[in-house]
Amino acid sequence: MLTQEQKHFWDENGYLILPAFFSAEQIDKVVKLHRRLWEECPSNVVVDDMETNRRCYMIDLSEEEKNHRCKVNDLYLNYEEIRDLSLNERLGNILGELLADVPVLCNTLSLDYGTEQFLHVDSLYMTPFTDHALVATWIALEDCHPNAGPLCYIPGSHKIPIYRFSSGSPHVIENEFPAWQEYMAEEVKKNNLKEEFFTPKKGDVFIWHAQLLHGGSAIKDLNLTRKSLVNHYFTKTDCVNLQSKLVRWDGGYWMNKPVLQVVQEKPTVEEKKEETKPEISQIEHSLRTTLHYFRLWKRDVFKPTGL
Ligand SMILES: O=C(O)CCC(=O)C(=O)O
Repeated sequence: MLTQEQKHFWDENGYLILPAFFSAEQIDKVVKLHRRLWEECPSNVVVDDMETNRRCYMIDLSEEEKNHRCKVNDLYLNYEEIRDLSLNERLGNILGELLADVPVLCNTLSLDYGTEQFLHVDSLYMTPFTDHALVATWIALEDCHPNAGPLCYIPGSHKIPIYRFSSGSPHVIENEFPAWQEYMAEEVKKNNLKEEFFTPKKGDVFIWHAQLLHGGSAIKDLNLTRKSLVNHYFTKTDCVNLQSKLVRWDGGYWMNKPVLQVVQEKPTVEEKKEETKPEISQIEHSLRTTLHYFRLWKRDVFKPTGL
């Protein structure tokens, strides 16, 4: 149960820190699983290589790529060790209070290193069916060094009125992204909001609101790990309305969904023949444009300043 003070803090700041929430024994089960998976590299686990931006199955990583900073996606689909932590009963009850609904685990990210991800709000990408009906948790799997690119966040930014793209939804439309950036930058400035950093101890948990601006700060020492498990949760009401497949677990439900799609990168000879120039240039153009905006944003507008 949350105290009145914690509820008030959440309402005002859009995040909560739960120090020493998990024991070393609980955390070590996930650390051990991660280590095992990096040895076994299963064929059904999808990773995002943050250095090359390639998405592939773990089994397809080269020996060199295995040393890159990678996001390992959705291990909760196949591994109980992850569900036991992400949907721990005590944690689920807290998330239930914050969401005023039963939490449904819908995504997990297993990270050994910092992400340096630009500042964003999760509703841009993991848009909840009902506004605000999403929370995320960041579970520290080891002590985080300030030079390892800690999670950064802007307290109070969850109160910025939701930006709606031309579709009427908070879900990002790529070519309207600069307008979103501008809007958020102005709001942050107007409200004099300031960036903070989460440098937890192993077992600490950070919970954030769907609309809280957050990201990964600059990694100052590339040799440092920053092991964490990041989780996103929708509400049971939304998931039932959307007819998602739900499976009961200790502190809520998990969403049974297919693993992320991996788009084959190297076209076969047959596919190559079928490719047409406009299609390629359109994709390239859209990628370049996005990267351009993201780089601009990272550099000029909201660059996490580091510690
Ligand atoms: O852990 C991080 O550096 C950022 C994680 C994040 O921004 C997210 O999962 O939405």
